Formats: sequence, C-alpha cells, structure tokens
Amino acid sequence: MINERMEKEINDQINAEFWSAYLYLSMSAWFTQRNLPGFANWMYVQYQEEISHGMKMFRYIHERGGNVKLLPIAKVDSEWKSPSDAFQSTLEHERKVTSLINSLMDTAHEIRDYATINFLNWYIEEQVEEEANADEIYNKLLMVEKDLAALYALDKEYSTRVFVDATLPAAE
Ligand code: OFO
Repeated sequence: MINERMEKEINDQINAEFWSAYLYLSMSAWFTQRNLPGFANWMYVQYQEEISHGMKMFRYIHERGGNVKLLPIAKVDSEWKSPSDAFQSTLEHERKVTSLINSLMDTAHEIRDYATINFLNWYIEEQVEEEANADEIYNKLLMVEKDLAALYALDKEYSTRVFVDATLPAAE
C-alpha cells in the first residue's frame, strides 16, 4: 500500500507531466503556424512522451493500491518570440521538472519507500535526456536562427522524430 503523502505527491506530478504535455502541444501548434513542420513534429512527439510519463505514474499508483486523483490542468503559453525562445522555455521547464522529480525522490527517501525510490530512478535518468535534448536544440537554434536556409534544414531534421513509448516494458 502506498503511503498517503507519497500518493499525493505522485498525483501532483501526474498533473505536472500532463501540464508539460499541454505546453508542448501548444508549442507544436505555434511551430505549425510558423511553417516549421519539423519542429512542430518534435514538439508533438514531446507531447506524447509527457502523456506517457504521466501514465506511468498513473499505473504505478494503482499497482501500489493507491488512488489516482486527476487535477485541473492550468493554462499554458501560446506565444513565443522565436524558435529559440520556445526551446529556451522548454529547457527551463525541463530543469524545473528535474527539481520536482528530485523532491519526489527526497520524500521517498525520507519515508523509506524503497519501491518508489526504484520507480523514480527511471525519471531521474529520463530527465538527464530531456534536459540534454532541449539544450542541444536550443544551442543549434541560436547558431542558425538568423539564416532561413539553415533554419529550414534544421527543421527538416526534426521531421523524422517518432514517438516510442519508453515507459512500457520492452517486448520479449
Ligand atoms: Fe516528463 O519529462 Fe519533460 O517534462
């Protein structure tokens, strides 16, 4: 049975993951409206990833005999000054999510919930990748943004990203 405080904090994190999904869906729309379908695709895949992160927690609470409580999803931004501005927001947001996951881990340690420590390790690793990806694209954009041909070439690169649900066990 999951500890009540842990259950509440994971429920809050489900909300944060779904909020992230909503943010990236909003960014996907923004890139579509600026004729940058590759970045729009990258953001759409990011949206799908965030839903899967939330759903992994949703399943975990149930596995531990707890109750999922879905909370309202707050409004997200819909305007950014430039592609690099959108990715700067992405990077800042992912850093914030890393700190939220770290706080969940602090609670799990404090109450000696070893199953949740084990569960959260997946997110600790995932956040390293999330920050690295956003940082890489942000820095590339800073270099090419003023050159339209280079921007379109970069956009094309991101049109090939596809969603793979890393939260599900690998097929046998
Ligand atoms: Fe769920 O990793 Fe981004 O926010």
